[in-house]
Amino acid sequence: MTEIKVGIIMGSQSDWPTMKEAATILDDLGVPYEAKIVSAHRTPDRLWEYGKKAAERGLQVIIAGAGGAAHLPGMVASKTRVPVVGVPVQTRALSGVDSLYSIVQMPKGFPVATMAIGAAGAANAGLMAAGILALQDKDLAQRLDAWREALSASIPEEPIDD
Ligand code: RP5
Repeated sequence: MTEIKVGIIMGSQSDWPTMKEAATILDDLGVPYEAKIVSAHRTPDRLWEYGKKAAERGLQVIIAGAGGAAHLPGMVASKTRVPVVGVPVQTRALSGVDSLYSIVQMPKGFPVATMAIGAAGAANAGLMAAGILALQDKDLAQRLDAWREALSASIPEEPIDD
C-alpha cells in the first residue's frame, strides 16, 4: 500500500476548489496525499483526533486551509509536531484578509508556515510540501526540479499584445 505522507485538510467543502490547487500540484509531482474536511469549529473532535494521530500515521506535512475565522491550521499545529502549511482561503466578506490574519500570527512555539491568500497559496502549499518531502526522496527532488524548470521555460522573454 502507498504510504500517505501529506494530509490536505480544510474547514469546509466550500474550501475544496481552492485546496484542490494543492492536490493538483501533488498529483503532477506523483506525491500521494489524503484530503479531508476537518473543521475547527464544526467538527472539533475530528480535528483533535486528526492532530493527535498525524505523526504516528506517518504524515510528514499537513496542508491546512480555511477561511474567515480560520483557526484550523493553528489548532492542528497545536496538536502535532508535523509541519503545518497554512492556506488562507479567500472570503467574500473580507477578501481573505481575515483568513490570513487568523492563520499567520501564531504565538511563539507553534508555527504555521503561512502561504498567500487563495489559489496561488494553495498551489504553493503543494510545492512546499513536495519540497519538504524531496529532502529525503531523490526521485521526487528530480521531478520537482523538472517542474520548476518547465515553469521557467514557459515564461516568455517579451510581452505580446492581447
Ligand atoms: C470556514 O468557514 C471554512 O474554512 C470556510 O472557508 C468558511 C465558510 O464555510 P461554509 O459556510 O462555506 O461551509 O470554517
